[in-house]
Amino acid sequence: MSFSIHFTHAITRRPAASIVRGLRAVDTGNPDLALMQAHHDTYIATLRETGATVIELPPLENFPDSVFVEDTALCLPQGAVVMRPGAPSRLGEAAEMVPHLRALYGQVVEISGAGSFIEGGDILVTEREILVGRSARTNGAGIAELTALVTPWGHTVREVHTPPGVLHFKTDCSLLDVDTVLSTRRLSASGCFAGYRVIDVAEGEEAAANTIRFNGLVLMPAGFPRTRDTIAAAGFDVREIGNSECAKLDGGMSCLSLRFTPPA
Ligand code: CIR
Repeated sequence: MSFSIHFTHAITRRPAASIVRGLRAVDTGNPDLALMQAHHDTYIATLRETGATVIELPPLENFPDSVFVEDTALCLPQGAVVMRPGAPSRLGEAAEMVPHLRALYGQVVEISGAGSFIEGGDILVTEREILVGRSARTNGAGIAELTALVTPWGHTVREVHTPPGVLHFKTDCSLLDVDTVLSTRRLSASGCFAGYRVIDVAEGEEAAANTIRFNGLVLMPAGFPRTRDTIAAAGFDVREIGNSECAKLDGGMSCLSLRFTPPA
């Protein structure tokens, strides 16, 4: 089994009513909570369809962006690493995740330096390495701490760059299988995926790049037909999930879950 695409578990968190105060790069209006919840329900049902156990955590009103659980931790086969989100309003979300990780993992370690910042959205785990994008949320000290924590577990960390103006590294890419990455052209043009097979999203469909490969399925945001057809033609079983409300807050498929297989 490949640890980068096969998972027995996922953790999600229900969106809070405070989601209307969620962070966004450009204000295109507030998300509709009921519609977001409906999309979230479909997302969870799709993860469960693969046979995985999905742990649904309750909403956290004090943290408007807490539905985006991916940014709070990195879950690897050997242990979990608690992140230090670079957005001040999100820093406390990481501590909220700790007890849930401790219930599943023997080893839970934390990024702890006062000047270290790193969010899960900047981390792409492939079968051979962990790519971490420096961004407005993730700095060199955060990447250095992560490297020191996961190197003893046998992982290699490679620092890469997030395109200017893009929230997270993974806003612009995702893993489709152990050798294949879906990417925007502006990111793949940097050469950071040399050695991988790269499928570029269609021109004008950059928001389709954040998908997740979860067991036998690829979950992608609805509304990007040319990219959907390209992924399907490459042989993947694609499911489109409504993402209109999360997109207002720069969120997508990967942000909404932690995906992992806890140690036996
Ligand atoms: C934020 O700005 O932090 C949230 N509104 C969106 C987080 C998206 N998370 C992700 O891409 N992993």
